[in-house]
Amino acid sequence: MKTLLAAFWIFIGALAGLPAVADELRPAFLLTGAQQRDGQDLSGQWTYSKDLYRTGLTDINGWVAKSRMQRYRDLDVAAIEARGGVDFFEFHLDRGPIINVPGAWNAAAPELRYYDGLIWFQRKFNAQALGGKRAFLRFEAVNYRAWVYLNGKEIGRHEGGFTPFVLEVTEALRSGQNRLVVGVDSSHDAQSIPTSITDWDLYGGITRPVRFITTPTTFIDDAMVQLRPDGRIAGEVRLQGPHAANQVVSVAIGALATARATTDAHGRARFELAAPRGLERWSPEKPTLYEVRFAAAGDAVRDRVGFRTIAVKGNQILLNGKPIWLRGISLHEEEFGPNPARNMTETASRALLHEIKHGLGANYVRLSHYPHSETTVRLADEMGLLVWSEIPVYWTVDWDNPAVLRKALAMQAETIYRDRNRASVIMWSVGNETPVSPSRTRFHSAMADNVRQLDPSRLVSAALLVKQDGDALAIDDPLVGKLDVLAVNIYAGWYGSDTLDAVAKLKWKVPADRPLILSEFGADALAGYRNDGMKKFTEEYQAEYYRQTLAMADAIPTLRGMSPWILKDFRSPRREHPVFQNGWNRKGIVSELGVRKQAFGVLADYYRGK
Ligand code: GCB
Repeated sequence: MKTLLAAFWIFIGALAGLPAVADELRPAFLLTGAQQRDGQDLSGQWTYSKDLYRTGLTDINGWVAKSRMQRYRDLDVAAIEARGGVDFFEFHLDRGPIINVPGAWNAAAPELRYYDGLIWFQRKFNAQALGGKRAFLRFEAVNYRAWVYLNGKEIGRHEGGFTPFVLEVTEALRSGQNRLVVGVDSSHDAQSIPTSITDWDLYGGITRPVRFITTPTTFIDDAMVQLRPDGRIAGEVRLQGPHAANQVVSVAIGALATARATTDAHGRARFELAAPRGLERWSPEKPTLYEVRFAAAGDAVRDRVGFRTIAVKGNQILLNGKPIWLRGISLHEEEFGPNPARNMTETASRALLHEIKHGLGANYVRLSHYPHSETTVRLADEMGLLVWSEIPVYWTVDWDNPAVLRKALAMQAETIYRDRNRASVIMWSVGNETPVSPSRTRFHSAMADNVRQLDPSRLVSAALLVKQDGDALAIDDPLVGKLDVLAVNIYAGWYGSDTLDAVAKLKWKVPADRPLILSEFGADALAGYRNDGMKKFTEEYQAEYYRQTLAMADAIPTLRGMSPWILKDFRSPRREHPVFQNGWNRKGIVSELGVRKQAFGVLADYYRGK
């Protein structure tokens, strides 16, 4: 019923263009500026207990007497065991194996490499009496489903492996020691997003940081500011708490400007001001960020924000009013090294983005196929890289299922609320390579409408499939009407029995009045496999594939950028050629260890000439 109601409101909202729809998707808490708030980083050593048969979540007809398998109970198992008697347990999280959080479990122990299911994690932490304050837990990402318990009480659940969620724990918290237990289920199915078949490793676990946070009773939950296309600065602040209404909010943009506004009955204040003289526009060449301070009701948060505009005019993409060509590359969230585990520390993210910006000479990165870590997006702001952001509506999804659409809309909303202060993010993509059908197009259209309501300031795109008829290539997809930028993935010259001669002959038939980007093209090469003729998987073949594809791209008059597939080799359980792949997709232009292949030089040379 709840789902039906949600679908109803989304539908009504889509008709009327009401901001209320976007509000309906707003997570209960956002806790903007969470990293700087009072509290504790709960990174570090946790213990865990595997639960392949999911007994910790069930109590089958009372068989599991006294819930001897339910790890989330607030029990001192050691003390109960020491007392003797009839109680016994088939878990003991206090004595469980140790795992580092954040990080996927797949790289933590050999037996977990291919574990796909439920694992319980525990971490104890101390807290002081709240003395009238409120307390929250903020998870930056748990892949894929989470059940969160504090001191034996369920405090919330979340689905979706790449977006943050915040749970209030004011009532469940104890002064002194607290027992936090999180059940994490990595399994995907036909109704999950993504489904169980992708071309990347579905790393499981608490993959990004967890923070315990305290706030005043009334606090700033959300604070947004941006440069609008009309050159004015506009923003919004939301308070939560008993005194959220009728509060004066003040905003300071560096030392350049200030604004004030008063919250309405819902704790919301909108403000607007002329862009101050001397405001430098953010760009990849000069990624100027200003410290913005929001204050209200005795609470204050800061953010570092860049100001820029992004628009499409005819077949051009305009950054700060000027045409821009997106020299990009695609990126999966995997650090360099032989055993990546999606542990995106600042050092790891910086190394990847540095190679993109300074090694390749790029100004743009496609963060595929899901929202990357907050650290990475913030570094893109700081280092000057434009970002394509996407959620994993990928290949196939249960298009006709309203509950799945609802999940996609919520995931998109969580991403937008997280990143809407990031100048680097210029484009929200609503899908990747989804075969055209009426129900799929309806699904994506609802997503595109939703994105425009949540954030009208950025561009909307999707990585589409290209239609090939002989040597003719076209985009035959009704979704194009919903997009600002057309984007296509193309693998001519790689898959099937294609040879490189085929690439040069291709002729594009694309709309003359729309900007086009190549969201993907690529070929596998095993680093170091050379001098074996022009065989597939050699570095020479991949390099020549890049030369040919780039020459073909130059003949597309409306081409405004590209993000070839992909910066580095990444793990994919689909790729099991025992000589060349061994569980890795080898389309990286650098190896998993960071060694550049020949194609890297070809692309870097091309970008130098752009
Ligand atoms: C694609 C997918 C990407 C794959 C890639 C490939 O079109 O979008 O996720 O990894 O092709 O390597 O085939």
